[in-house]
Amino acid sequence: MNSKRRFLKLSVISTALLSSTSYLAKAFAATGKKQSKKGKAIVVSTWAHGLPANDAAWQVLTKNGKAIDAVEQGVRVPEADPNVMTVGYGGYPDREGKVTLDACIMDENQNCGSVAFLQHIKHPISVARLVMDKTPHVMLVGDGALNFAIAQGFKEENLLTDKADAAWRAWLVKSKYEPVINIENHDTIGMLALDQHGDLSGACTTSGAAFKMSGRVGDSPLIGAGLYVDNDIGAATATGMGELMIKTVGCHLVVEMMRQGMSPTQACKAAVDRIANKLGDYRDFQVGFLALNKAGEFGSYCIQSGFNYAVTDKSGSKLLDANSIL
Ligand code: SD4
Repeated sequence: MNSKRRFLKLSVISTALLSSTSYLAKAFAATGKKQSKKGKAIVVSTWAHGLPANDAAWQVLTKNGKAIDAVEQGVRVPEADPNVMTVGYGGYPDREGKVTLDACIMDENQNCGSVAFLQHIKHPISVARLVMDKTPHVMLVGDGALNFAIAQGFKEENLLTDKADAAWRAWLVKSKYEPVINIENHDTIGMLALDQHGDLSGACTTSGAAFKMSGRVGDSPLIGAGLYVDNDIGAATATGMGELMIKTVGCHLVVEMMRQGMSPTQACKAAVDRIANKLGDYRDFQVGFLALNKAGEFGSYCIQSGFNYAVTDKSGSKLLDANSIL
């Protein structure tokens, strides 16, 4: 082959190669898929009580553990803490003085488990995990969830602490249901983790809105509303007035926005904007979304200022304020 022909052949091959790589890059961008950086572990969670929860999750991640185990271990910390009055043991009761808990968990294979209106069990997230691992179902509620938990060896406990009982009795005086924005600045815990294998998982657990109607279930145990994970794209969780997330299937929306190519922050803002555009009373409530993508990038957005979230990776832990639309 003379040098001119060789040059022509080479340039045809390289043009073909270049156009196929740019085609791949475009296709990749169009699906919003982010490549995971194997080895880059990170955990994010809602509110300041996320800091000790992240520490527990980080213990799992640094030992090369799975994201699903990290998020379960992480959120068990506020579930067991009576001073966190919006999650698990010590949570505010409903109007009847009963502590009723909601939780869900989702792994990298689209498996999920959930419990709602569960009473007397300190760790609803671990019951949700067993619904995922041991039953053909996604969600168990009320007595069914309780009976399943007992059959799995969970202990029935009184979850109403003296402090929560006193708060309920004080509320009974007026018995007026007016949800307070950023209630005491610590709320539902939603946690998202990326493990060293490059897999994503999430967990969300709460005692729900304080002094809610008996039987009320919020967004936190609802896959798509309070939590969603797509291991190709990213994960999202939410805190705040659950009815707004349910009406917009908020966390699924955040993940789908990331699939379209948005950053985690942009996707969270898009979901908050959707709420603001669709729901007339949004100004009266708080909603905060938190998202983590496959590359380990995270972001958040909320309606009212005051929502913060905890981030832990190999550089340490920090608490960050989310931007708000109001
Ligand atoms: C709920 N989203 O039950 C939960 C509660 C919460 O801030 O996060 N409050 O609606």
